Amino acid sequence: MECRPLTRLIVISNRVQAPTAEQPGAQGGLAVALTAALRETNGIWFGWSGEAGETEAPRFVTYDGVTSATIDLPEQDVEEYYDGYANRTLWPLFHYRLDLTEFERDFQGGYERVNQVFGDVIGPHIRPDDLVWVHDYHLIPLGWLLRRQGLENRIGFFLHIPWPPTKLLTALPHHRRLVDALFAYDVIGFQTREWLETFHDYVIHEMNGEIGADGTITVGSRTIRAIACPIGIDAQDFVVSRDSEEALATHARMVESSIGRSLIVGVDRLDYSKGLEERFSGYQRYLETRPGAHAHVYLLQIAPPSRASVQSYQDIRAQLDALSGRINGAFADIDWVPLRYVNHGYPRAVLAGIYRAARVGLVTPLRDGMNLVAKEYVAAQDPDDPGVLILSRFAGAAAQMDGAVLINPYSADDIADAIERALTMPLEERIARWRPMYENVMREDVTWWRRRFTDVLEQAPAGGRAL
Ligand code: ADQ
Repeated sequence: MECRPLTRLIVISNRVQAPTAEQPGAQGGLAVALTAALRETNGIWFGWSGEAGETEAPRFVTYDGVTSATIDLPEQDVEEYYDGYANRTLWPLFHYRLDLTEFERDFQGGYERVNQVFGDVIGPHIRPDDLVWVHDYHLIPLGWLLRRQGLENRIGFFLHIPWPPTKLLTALPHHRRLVDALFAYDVIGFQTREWLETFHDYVIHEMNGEIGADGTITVGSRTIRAIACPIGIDAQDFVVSRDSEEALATHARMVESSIGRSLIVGVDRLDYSKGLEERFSGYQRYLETRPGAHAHVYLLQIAPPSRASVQSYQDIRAQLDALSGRINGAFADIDWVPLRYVNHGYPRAVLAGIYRAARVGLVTPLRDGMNLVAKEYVAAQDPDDPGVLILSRFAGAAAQMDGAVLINPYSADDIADAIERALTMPLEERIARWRPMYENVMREDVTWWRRRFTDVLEQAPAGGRAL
């Protein structure tokens, strides 16, 4: 039995993912974990509707016991805050892509303006003892803006993406202003110890702050807590999908269409951080150096486009189209296509059936806060005959998944060698590697993550929170 949280939970994120009458299904693991807590506490999930339009009072909709509240944002705000500062400045910078990072004063202005709008619109709906949880890089200044309205609630912040090295972050104009704002929160959460320690580095070297043995961080008169709290998948729901008719039918369809060939699978949003070009090059290296493997393997890469209005996403898409064409042009035979490259999304049950049919899960991000695909792949495997996870050492998930074959995604040779190793790995070794990962994925799931964060937040000392 779940303990009933004592206080009402207010979740704030860029987009609201709570189910609605139009989209009654769960919108992903995060939505499932948070909506359960929102339902129990009569909480509210605030965010942008995804629509361009004049910002007015939030539209409240209660569906299945969960209330969501959304606002529209004017076109210019969407361009500067969302397409601009969030997706063209912070996202690439926090994923170590200084080469793709755009520094535009208008973007920063839009970001601060929209955070202010969020604060103005949401602030009046927060009651004094609500627990407030802000999500991700879109809304870093929001806690500070709420404090400025006099809110003394417990307010937490979780960063879903990596925290960048200090030397990279200092390339951002007004970086100190952004990080200062984080000190308005009581608790900030990172996916891994690595990102937490990188944050510590900034605090020590740029803010003259102190790290306490108990995880507290003090800068000037403010003391907050920063924790590593890895997100997981919605394990229960995933198991239901995995064992569904649809998953079984997909599995059968994949086995049939593989005609005895080993399936290697990749599933990612089409994003340059996911290392798709490097993955294709690694697979190409495998085919070049192992002609005996031709016609015995194929790679299925599923990559639905995202953020298509941003130039760097159009570029990566074009590069992948060209590279996949080159690989198939060079290696395909009359009865074999080495790379099936698909640009759309699939329901979770279908993905589960595909994962289960795949001998190898290939997850090669250049940087990733966590990476839930790695966990889903493990959760989907047959316990008696599990596949092998090949995982980038630069994914947050690598810290928890030591049964994976860890690779350097920048090295085509490393990827090619890992594919060979995975395809020839004896059953006993596959089971020995897979089982502890499976247990971890099931135990430290998204509900575990949510409870862990909110427990720490609820215990944050009261008082002294006003700025
Ligand atoms: P993302 O960068 O979106 O998330 P990830 O963690 O891999 O990355 O989650 C993607 C989700 O989308 C998975 O549940 C996956 O199944 C689903 N998905 C991907 N391709 C799909 C397809 N073709 N069809 C259907 N579903 C698909 C950000 C961070 C991550 C962090 C998460 C959660 O970048 O590092 O793990 O948030 O904190």
